[in-house]
Amino acid sequence: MTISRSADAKIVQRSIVGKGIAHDSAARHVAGEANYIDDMPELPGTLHAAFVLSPVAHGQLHGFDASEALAMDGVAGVWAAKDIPGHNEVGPILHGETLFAEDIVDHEGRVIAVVAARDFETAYRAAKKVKLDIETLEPVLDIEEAHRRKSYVLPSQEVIEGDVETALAGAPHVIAGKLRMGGQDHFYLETHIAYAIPGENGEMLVHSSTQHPTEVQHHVAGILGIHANAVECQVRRMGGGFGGKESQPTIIAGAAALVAAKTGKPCKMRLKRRDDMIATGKRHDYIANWKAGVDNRGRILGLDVEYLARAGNLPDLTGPVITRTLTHTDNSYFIPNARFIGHACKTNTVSNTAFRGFGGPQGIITIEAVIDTVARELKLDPNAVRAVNYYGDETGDMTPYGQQVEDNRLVEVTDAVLGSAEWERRRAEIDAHNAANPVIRRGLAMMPIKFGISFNLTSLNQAGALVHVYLDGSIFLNHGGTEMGQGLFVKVAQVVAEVFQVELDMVRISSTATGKVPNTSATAASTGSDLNGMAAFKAATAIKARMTRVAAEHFDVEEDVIIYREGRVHADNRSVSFGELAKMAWAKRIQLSEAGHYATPKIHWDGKTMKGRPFFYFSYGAAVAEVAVDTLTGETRCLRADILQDVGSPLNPAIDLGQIEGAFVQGMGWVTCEELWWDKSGRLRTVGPSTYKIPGSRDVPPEFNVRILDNMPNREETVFRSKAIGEPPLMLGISVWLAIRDAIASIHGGVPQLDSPATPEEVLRAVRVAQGG
Ligand code: MTE
Ligand code: LUZ
Ligand code: MOS
Repeated sequence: MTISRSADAKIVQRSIVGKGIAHDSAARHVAGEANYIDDMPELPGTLHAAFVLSPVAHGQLHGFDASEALAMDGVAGVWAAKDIPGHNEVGPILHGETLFAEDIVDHEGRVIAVVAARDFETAYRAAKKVKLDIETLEPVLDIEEAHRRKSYVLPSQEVIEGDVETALAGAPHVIAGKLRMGGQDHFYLETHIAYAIPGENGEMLVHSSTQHPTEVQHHVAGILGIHANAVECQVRRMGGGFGGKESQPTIIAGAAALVAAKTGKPCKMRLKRRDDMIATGKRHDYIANWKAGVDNRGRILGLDVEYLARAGNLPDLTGPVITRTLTHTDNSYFIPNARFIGHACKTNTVSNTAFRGFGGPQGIITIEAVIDTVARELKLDPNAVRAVNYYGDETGDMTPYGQQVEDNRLVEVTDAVLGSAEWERRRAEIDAHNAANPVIRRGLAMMPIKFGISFNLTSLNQAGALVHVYLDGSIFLNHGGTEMGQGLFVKVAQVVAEVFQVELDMVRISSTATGKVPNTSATAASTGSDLNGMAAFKAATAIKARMTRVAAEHFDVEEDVIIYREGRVHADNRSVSFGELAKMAWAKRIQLSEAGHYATPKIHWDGKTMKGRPFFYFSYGAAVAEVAVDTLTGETRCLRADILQDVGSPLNPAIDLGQIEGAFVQGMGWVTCEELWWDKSGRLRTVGPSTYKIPGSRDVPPEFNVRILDNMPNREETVFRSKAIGEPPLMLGISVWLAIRDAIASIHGGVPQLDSPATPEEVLRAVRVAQGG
């Protein structure tokens, strides 16, 4: 406890933490000088690999004929399930999720084999030459069809609180609805890639674009049938992960390592965008069927929601994704009687996976659709319906899953954003505009978010860090977190620089490596800086304590007289440089290196009863979005967005602002333009930027006011009282979808029939329904 207390704002003077410092690689990013795996110099003899993928969604795999591919000049070999010396396993949680298909192919893009050749294009051409013997079977593509057949990849999950039946039976109004929400491709700039380099004595070094080096290490070891201590996984940075590189990199790294082990040559595997999109998972699309019992003010008395989630062909992370949906269906609202059920529907489509928000967005858009529908049915102001339902003294503070909301900032955040967005004035203006303009309709909406921070699987909430102080006073920093553009490395470096009170550039940031910090969790669930920042804080603080003893002896003073400031260590009016103190400590044979470990306190979760305290704390935020909708074409634009986000006492407000902006736009993309489209035979037809539309720079709202809630340290003892930021603001993008609903509602004054994403096609459909046509 003393350690985390001294991470508190009140005790440690802050000179580096809390500053808006540029991302450590910002200049190298824009100059093209930041190295990604594909930029690494290739070792002589490097092979390049490509996958043989199933062209059909479902079939019996009788075998394949690779003779034509093998006869090609430069082709080194073709390997499949039977060639694996260890286990054909890549499941992140459960066993039985194979790298290579064995006798059934269960989605288009299912990995069947890997081909290696002397160059990238030859490998891709050779992969196409492998003749597959597949007997096509009928695919199940529709999640409702899977649900009818009770075809699930996992047991269904339920959060139950109170008595929904009785609440609905006694409610003055019962309103029901159905919401379809699409999935989302991660569309990181850098597609999946790994570079496996065999070493002596059976060792394997794997550079992997992964959020989870430990998982890559373990699965590579399992596939090769060797111990984990023979495999090292390293990653300096990813060109974006967004959850898509939490579990999926094992597929690519596993195949590259297999080729390297079989041939004794280094092997690089990079996926073309199309292969990346068909062979690796995405956000889960869902259908939510809901029924709400409400009183005359729109207060929710009972809520029954059934979710059908598209797991795809196997579980991957679907279990915890659904758990997060069920623990975010309340969003910011007190629901006294709840029954939230989630089914993990098995379909012949690629297995879905983690994506920023991790099931949270699906829960939050559902409850926001419930609130919006209830308000419009009862002719109430949606924000008034929100307000009567917020957690608080008048309602309650217990979530349906048994965690108390202790740090409620909902009224603060929503009132402030409504004020700064000039809600009243703009509401009146937009209403007046709509009364006079039948074609271009405008819409306005506000929404809050409350997002739980911690992995909902308690055991994953731990991290390690390694800090060395060298004799010149420079510091080496390593930790289990990975850098995917989110600014984790600079934040953790700031924490260490703050502890020692040295310039930030005295702290050397280094690649994540399983040989330096072992048994790490994925950098995910927005916990990167909470976990690794605290582990690094603990390591640095331990070294500092030893150095302080040396300084006290040197100056012959009490330890509490010693002060670290601006790269020097002071005792009253005498001082030495930080490097001089390091040398003195070394001369006294004092250890100047430390491995720190941190485990989040207070959290627990019972997966059977679906009750507990899964989250250390909540992050709050609110957004107001304004849109214009062209009722003739269905096109929409977000004209203005105002955001207020709670990040506690930020470690780096500049990084956090960037995270908020990026997450909002990515969330807006999910609910507006990004549409995954499969044809009737289960082939994904949106496999590149020409068919899959992500938001572009011109989709960013022209007026975009992003603010961080001031002076609100985390009430929990997180590192320097900061809060996580990576995922929560993504869900604020849902405000754009709510604003589109508001614009459509202006046509008929009723409930818009709008699903997500609100593509022009979908908007046009909803507009026609509203027009009664
Ligand atoms: N920001 C950038 N630029 N690139 C990314 O891939 N991933 C997001 C978020 N922000 C991502 C990002 C996701 S899904 C998560 S969980 C967090 O970053 C992970 O990092 P953190 O825990 O350090 O915030
Ligand atoms: N839980 C969670 C998880 O909340 N976020 C995650 O990214 C995650 N990953 C694996 C297992 N549980
Ligand atoms: Mo983020 S979806 O938790 O990697």
